[in-house]
This record gives sequence, C-alpha cells and structure tokens, in this order.
Amino acid sequence: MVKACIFDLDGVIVDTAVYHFKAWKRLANHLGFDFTEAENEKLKGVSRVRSLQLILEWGGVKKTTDEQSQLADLKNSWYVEMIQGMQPDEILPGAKEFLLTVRNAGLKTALGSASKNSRTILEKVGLIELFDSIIDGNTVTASKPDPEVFLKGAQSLGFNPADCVVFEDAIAGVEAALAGGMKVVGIGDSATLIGANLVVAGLHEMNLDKLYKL
Ligand code: B16
Ligand code: MG
Repeated sequence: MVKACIFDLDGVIVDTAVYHFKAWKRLANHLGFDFTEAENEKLKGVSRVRSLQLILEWGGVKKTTDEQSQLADLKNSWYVEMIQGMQPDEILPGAKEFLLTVRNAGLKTALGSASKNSRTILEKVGLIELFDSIIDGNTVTASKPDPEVFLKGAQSLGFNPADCVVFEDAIAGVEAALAGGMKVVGIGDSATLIGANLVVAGLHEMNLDKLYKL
C-alpha cells in the first residue's frame, strides 16, 4: 500500500520552465547566439550547471570552469528576480487539490526536485506547508536519472522506496524513480515517459483510486 507521494516541482506542481527559458535565452543572447523553446524542452529536469554546458555546446562557445560558474550565477540572478513575482495562480491545475487529497488520506508528501530555488518557489505560490519534506538541488549531489533525490525523499519520510509513488514530467526523473525501486506516475506524454506505471496529463487527472491501483 502506498504510504507517501514524492513530487517533482517544475512541470508537476508549477511551470517554472517559462522563467528558465527567458533567463537562459537572455544569457545566450548576451553571449551572442540564440536559444530556442525546443532546446529549452531538453533542459527540463536537468541541473543548472549541466543545462549551461549544453547551451554552450549548442551555441558553439567554450568557457572555463570559472567562467561557467559565473555564467550560471548570472542566469540564476535573472531567474531568481523573475520567480519573486510568482503567485498562487501559477500552481498547475489540480496540484494543490491532489496534495490536499493525499494528505487528508494520511499519506506523507515530499518534494524531489533538481532546483536549488525550490523553497522560494513553494513559498511564493503558498504550497510549502503541504510538504513534509523537501529534497532538492541543495541536498543532492547526483542528478536524475540517478535515484538519489527520490531515495533521500523516501528516507526523509521514514519509508522504503517501494512504499512511495513519484510524480515526474521528465524522462530522466521517471528513470530515476524506477532505478530507486519506486512506482512512478508520468505527467505529460506516454510516448516520452516510457516505463512510467501510469501517465496522466496533469495532477488534475489524479485521484486516490488511481493511486492505490498502481
Ligand atoms: P535551479 P525540477 C529543474 O526542476 C528544472 O526542470 C530545470 O530546468 C532546472 O535547470 C533545474 O530544476 C535546476 O533549477 O537552477 O533553480 O537550481 O523539474 O527538477 O523540479
Ligand atoms: Mg520537472
């Protein structure tokens, strides 16, 4: 029987990809090349430093490790500025309702995100109180598809991986959850989220019945 739900943030609870896109595009333009929405799609669930490395490759630009770290900081400063204005109406459809449903059913909740800005985002949209534990880019060393973020999530709640269900919109996150021995609900397209136990368009399509049948 499922005892806990672990949620990815971007693409599951809120759509921060739009802000990441604006900030990365600004950085690419600052370096003299462009950055497309199709390229941004490939960065979902990917860590900040790895995202920068991919963007520099796509733009054909080489930077030293020190320069990379300065550029990542610059992008993050623009991104942080943008997320300061986030509001509760930016919560994705059904996310708050499903969090309340699972909590009312006595299940625990954790966040399992690659973002180092997850607490700010959850505070701005007013959801921080609905998570028993937050595991994010500040707590983990290995990026998805490594299962570390979800294993730490399960551990922080005091449950075995097999007692937890992960909700993820990125294929790397689906792979991470499966590698950790958890059930996973994909948020998005079943052609992309291969291996997920169930794929739904969003948390508005989830309910306890579907959760217990996984
Ligand atoms: P930050 P998730 C991920 O969030 C984003 O999808 C990805 O685009 C971003 O690069 C990553 O967080 C790191 O974010 O720069 O705020 O530390 O889907 O894992 O919740
Ligand atoms: Mg995501």
